[in-house]
Amino acid sequence: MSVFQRCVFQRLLQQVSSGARGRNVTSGLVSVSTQCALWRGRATAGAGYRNKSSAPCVKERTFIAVKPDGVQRRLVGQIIHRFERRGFKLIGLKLLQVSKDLLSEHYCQLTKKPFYPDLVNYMTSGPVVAMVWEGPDIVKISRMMVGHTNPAEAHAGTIRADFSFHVSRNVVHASDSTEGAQREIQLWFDGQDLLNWDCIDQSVTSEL
Ligand code: IDP
Ligand code: MG
Repeated sequence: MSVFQRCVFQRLLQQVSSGARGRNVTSGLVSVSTQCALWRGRATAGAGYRNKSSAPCVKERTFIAVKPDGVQRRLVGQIIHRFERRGFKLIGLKLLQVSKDLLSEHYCQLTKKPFYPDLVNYMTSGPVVAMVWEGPDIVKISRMMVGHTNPAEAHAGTIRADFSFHVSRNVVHASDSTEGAQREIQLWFDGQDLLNWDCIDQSVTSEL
């Protein structure tokens, strides 16, 4: 081995061991091909959370509920289908009779509104299907899918426009912000009832 070759070899070894330290790998005996894989892994780990426009591709969860009118009218399947069709992932699901206590926490910002007593009667009039869905930007996208609070003003193609016509019976709930989603998910679900699972089409529906 020439001096030049020895220098190149030593340099490679130094790079490999510093790369390995960066990855918390204790052994210094890391092959060059392994190091390349480590660097490639690093590059993709960074890029994996960004889409092609380099905007962050945010993985989020949101709280969706089919309200009592939606359950009574047998719309549960069609509403779930819309979220499945869009490519989102179901993380939690339950059918329940909502208590007034839960509802007053859920709608804590609305308790002073004149329609609040009617809202409580409506929301406790029958079972609700509560769900947690996951996907990139799901809070924003699901609000668009659900449509305007008042179905009379909702765009055609949104759930509220397609299935309802009055603000007091608007079929479905969707969290309005990421903070709201977090609060509502914790309110309606125990952590153990939410399932982390691998969706087989994940790599074809996003770059995550
Ligand atoms: P959102 O459900 O689109 O987020 P919010 O303003 O948070 O709308 O209101 C919560 C729920 O209260 C609505 O979905 C609807 O069921 C009910 N609600 C809102 N405004 C009125 C109203 O003016 N009359 C009757 N019910 C209303
Ligand atoms: Mg709201």
